[in-house]
Amino acid sequence: MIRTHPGWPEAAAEAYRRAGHWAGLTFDTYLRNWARDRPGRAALIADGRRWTYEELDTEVSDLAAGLRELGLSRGDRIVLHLPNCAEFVMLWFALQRIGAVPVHAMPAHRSEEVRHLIRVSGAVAYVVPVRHQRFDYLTLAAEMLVSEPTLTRVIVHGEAPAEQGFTALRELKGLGDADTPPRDSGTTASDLAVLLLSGGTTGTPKLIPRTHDDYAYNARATAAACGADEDTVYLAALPLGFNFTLACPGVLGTFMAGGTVVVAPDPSPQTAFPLIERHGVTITALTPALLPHWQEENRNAPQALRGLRVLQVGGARLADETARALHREMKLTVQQVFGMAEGLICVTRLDDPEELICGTQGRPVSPADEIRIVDTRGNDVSESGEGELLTRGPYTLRGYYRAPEHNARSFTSDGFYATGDIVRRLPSGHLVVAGRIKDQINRGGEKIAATEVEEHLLAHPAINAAALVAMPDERWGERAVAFLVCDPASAPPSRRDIAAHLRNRGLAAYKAPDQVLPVASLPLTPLGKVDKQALAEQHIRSTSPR
Ligand code: OOB
Repeated sequence: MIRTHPGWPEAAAEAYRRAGHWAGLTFDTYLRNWARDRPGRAALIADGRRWTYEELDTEVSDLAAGLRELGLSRGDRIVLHLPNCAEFVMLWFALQRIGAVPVHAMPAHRSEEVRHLIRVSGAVAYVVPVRHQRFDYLTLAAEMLVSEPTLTRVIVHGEAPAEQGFTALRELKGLGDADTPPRDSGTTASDLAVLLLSGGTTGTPKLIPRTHDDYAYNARATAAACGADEDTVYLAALPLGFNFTLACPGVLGTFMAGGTVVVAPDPSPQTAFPLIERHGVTITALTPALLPHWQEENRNAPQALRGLRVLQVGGARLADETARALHREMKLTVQQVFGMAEGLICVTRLDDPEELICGTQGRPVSPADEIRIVDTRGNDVSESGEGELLTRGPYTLRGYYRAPEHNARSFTSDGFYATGDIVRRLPSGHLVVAGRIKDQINRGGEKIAATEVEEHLLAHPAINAAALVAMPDERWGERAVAFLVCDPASAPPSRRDIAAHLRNRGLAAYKAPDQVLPVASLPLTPLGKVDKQALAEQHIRSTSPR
């Protein structure tokens, strides 16, 4: 059998087991245990409905029986492309029950991203809503069924077309015989539990293999670090497919602690505040770009957030000033979260002094997380010096899925993952994120791989060369600026032309540049690479008032 990715060496795995980090339980076993130990407690609230742990378990059994009836089984990969709803959570656990592996797509993803996910994972099924935010997912799914040979099933949340290959989620529940005792899929805790999409720095985003052992520990350790217990009510406001929302502590960590998860269809304060008030939400997670809306709404209607104890903020750098204002303005504890789908999660602790909560991005959640900070030659920097963050640990991957060449570049020979983030470390162990060396734009927490977009820009007939560069932005933290060398014979394309071009090529809308600047040529570094720093500096000089 060809290995899809490198795992942990046996000695490390043994140490993680001995320390109790890896508990040896699959997500399906967890769910069965919760349903047995706390059947009547509220597990999930979504779309105005409520399920206890026992009811959730029953729903999951029904769905799992239907999935088996469809021919899905252990080890199969299934692309999950649902917006925030109860069915996301139920289907996620139903896939765990049959030993299949969800592959997370983000709601904003379009044909280009979905095709890539299906191809790399070899997915056999694809789960979609009918429509969401005015986008027609059925047409996309039909296209995938035709073009992707591995894909044989589309499962639809809503009305499914009466065509070959489509099944409605609702029908799935009646398909199998849920009364026969659920079969054990034979899955073990070291098997793959989920494939997450990396933020990416390359032309083709990479898939991150997470095992039951490591992902469950991720959820437990983050739950402990934010004091989650059975009184915790977590609001899932960011997309459920985001690692932050699913497992930091998110849905899975809240379940581990015995709490209740409330699902919000979107993260706007108009949607979230009434849910927080009605269901007594105690903790939620946001990206910095969403904060201004929440702060404004909170000034108008401060009673809504009375019960909120912890506000996690992460995914992109939170400015120290904003953190302080937030801390003062809202009567709750801010928890900064610096995490990555690849593994390592750092958080400020609830009892940290204000200067650490507001001035750092936290410290690792596990005592077994190993951190190195290195210079450009890979040597450790002096204490408190700045450098690239390397990490290794019980829930950080040892290699991407089916990406041997990329793995050779992203990991040291002894298994440290090179994050591409520039950090420094305080004596307390807290990290401050100071920048990034990876070729990526972090637009309000959404990651854009510059090379992926540049490749699509070059396919435009009027563009001869392109560089996508991150520039500071008031609203998003960073915005994407496309510097374009255009064909002198034709008019340079506008921002809207470029957005349409990328949309036609099937790219998610958030990857379209915020600004397009025609230039005569792109400056090069001595090594012949595009000098993005020079481009950014030139642009800042040319636009700043004298
Ligand atoms: C989270 O995960 P990803 O995989 O979308 O992005 C990871 C990257 C990090 O390498 C870093 O560049 C950036 O996002 N990042 C931050 C940050 N949190 C993430 N940069 C500065 N400050 C922060 N607080 O973004 C993610 C996953 C789990 C929990 C939280 C965030």
